[in-house]
Amino acid sequence: MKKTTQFRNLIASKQLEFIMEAHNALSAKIVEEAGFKGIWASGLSISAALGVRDNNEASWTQVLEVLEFMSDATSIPILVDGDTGYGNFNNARRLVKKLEQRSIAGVCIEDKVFPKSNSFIKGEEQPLANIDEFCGKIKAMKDSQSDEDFVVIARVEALIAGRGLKEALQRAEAYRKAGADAILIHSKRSDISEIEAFVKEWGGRHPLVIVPTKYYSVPTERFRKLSISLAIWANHNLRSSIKAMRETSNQIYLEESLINVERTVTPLEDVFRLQGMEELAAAEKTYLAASEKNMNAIILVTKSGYHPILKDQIHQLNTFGIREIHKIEVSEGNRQNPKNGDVYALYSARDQIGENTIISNSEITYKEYIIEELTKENNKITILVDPDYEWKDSPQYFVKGKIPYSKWLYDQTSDFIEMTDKPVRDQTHGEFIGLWSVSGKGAGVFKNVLEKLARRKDFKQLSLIDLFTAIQSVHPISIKYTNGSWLDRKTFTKIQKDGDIND
Ligand code: SPV
Ligand code: MG
Repeated sequence: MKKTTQFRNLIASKQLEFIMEAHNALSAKIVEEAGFKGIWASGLSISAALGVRDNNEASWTQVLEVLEFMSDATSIPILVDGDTGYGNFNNARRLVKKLEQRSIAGVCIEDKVFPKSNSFIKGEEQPLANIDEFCGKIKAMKDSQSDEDFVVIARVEALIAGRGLKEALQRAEAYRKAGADAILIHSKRSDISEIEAFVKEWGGRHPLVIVPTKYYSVPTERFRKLSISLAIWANHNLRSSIKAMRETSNQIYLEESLINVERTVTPLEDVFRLQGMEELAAAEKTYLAASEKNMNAIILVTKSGYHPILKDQIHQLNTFGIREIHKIEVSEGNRQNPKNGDVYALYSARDQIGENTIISNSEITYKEYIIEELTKENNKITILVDPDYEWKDSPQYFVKGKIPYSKWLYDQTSDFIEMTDKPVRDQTHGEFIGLWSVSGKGAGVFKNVLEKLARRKDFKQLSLIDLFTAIQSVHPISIKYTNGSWLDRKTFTKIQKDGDIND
């Protein structure tokens, strides 16, 4: 239900309703969570929270900014304390327009003169608005609202100003006739006698709103008996927060420690919850680019690994949006097969293999866009192969594809046929660079194969060649050819040292 309609229903309801003060988005949320059906955006509290006086020192647009945050943060209606409407009828009707744009449910204006003062500070000395002028303002506001349920409440300050019951009634009646949706009759007495006398004469002509700040000890039942429509608890969140903040600040100042305060303050988790972090987490799942969606990475790190290149690799993964990176230590294998140990290490990391996992060794780095190439398709196992290879004396993996690399190859992909540890003339189409991805079904197959291999006696000695051969027998592997865009440790070190690969 629209906030305006919710609030109109509150005003129209036969029972006594309550709204509670808030002065920013956080307090507004707290009011809503407490169960209130509406929020009083108090001028006193908002100005105090902004560190200024309740004398229109904050400009109306500054107040509007606060209101916008409050409204965005809540789903219950907000009644704004509009003071005098910040000027004449013209300013007041523009205020209505701006409030409606922010889904504010209603505004209350008081029959004083801009710039106003708080009613509890020398109330008698405050000039009241001319009745006709104030009626014109109400009419202009009602005429300018575009939502028929938007509520304008006229606040009668005659009792505050010591003008007596007669004038209070006269003003209230004029405002009713001018189109106000309800009358707020304000009193600064500590008993309810003035309000009671007013209600008696008023005789239920129009809904009445009260602010019992000064007559706080009057039992709420009395308001019910008087058929009051709405009671505003006008400033108690502001006042309770001042007390709580003061106690905490004083204690931390004196004790120079947080130890005794931690138990008494709201846990951080509650702060995050109030900020709506859960919603953001859910939205991220729905809306984040595929690149950041459920993606993680596993890096197989050798003990003697070279840290600058690993750091660079992590930086590239982060730049691509991958935050969850598991570094898995690989035992160094044996002299004949220094890379053996990769499969065993991957097995130990099998629980980290997720929906979309990038796997790579720590001896290379690459440009973030080649990660994108790897992750374009779902349900795959894709390995990156550089067709432009040299045979070095360090361990390498050579790959034969169904289709060799050619610059005319449309998407630079091919089915995988086999992997060898030496290049084979007319058979080898490139070098596997040690970077691959598993996604969806492909990730499932990958894990199953690891489990199967783990049952072999020679498991700890198995190499990636054994792994890819085993996968190949149950699930196709894709090759993605990449020409450059990656560096091995040797080249990386040279560039770091000399600044240019060709030096
Ligand atoms: C406010 O809360 O700012 C009000 C109510 O206008 S009172 O302070 O009682 O005037
Ligand atoms: Mg006020």
